[in-house]
Amino acid sequence: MLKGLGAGAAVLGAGSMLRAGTADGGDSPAESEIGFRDGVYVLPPLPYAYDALEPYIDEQTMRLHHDIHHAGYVRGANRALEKLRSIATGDGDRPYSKHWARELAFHGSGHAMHVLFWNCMTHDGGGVARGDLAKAIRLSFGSFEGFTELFRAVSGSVEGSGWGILGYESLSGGLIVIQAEKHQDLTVQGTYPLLAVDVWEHAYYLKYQNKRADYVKAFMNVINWDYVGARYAAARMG
Ligand code: MN3
Repeated sequence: MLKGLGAGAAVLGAGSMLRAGTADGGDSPAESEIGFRDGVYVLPPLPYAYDALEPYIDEQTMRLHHDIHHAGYVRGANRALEKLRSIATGDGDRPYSKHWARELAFHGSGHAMHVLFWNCMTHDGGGVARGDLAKAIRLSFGSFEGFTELFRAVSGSVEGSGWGILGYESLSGGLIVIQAEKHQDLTVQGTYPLLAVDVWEHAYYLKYQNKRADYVKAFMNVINWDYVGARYAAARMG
């Protein structure tokens, strides 16, 4: 079920990215998945304690990342949404429509990607994908090990800041691994992100410094494959 996002639907797939994909198969999203409420974007709580992903991802990084960085994207997305709505109602500054549309793409996508990112991780994660998702990974990449190699290589080689993403590509019905620069560039439109790793320096520099590959390798140990599998099932249903 898509959330009523209003003008926010202009964000890259944000409506479907914020769709409920609970690991228990329930229809209602968990509190940690709710990124929009009462007409504005909101910062959902983490689905676990700040120190839950230790030793792979440290508590201090999680506090800064969620409370400061993610909160900043929520503020930026709401500001852009408000400016674009005022243009739509004739009260706004039309010459700046391009600027605010770009702001919404950046902050709205940043918000949506972080909601996904937090929910893709868990303290007892890692291992391998299961069920239909495991079959789809084998079909698209040959083997789970092949997927892991590709995901780590693609995520590790993002130029500058961005994301590594495992996504459901709706035209082929298959899975693809792509990058996003910043939060919104280089996407394949129509792709529904199932799993994402944040490779902005703020996501790892305190603990891993310049060793992004070590951080991506550690991330594989906290992936919540049940959650990713539930998103895959939701994507296939359309
Ligand atoms: Mn980030």
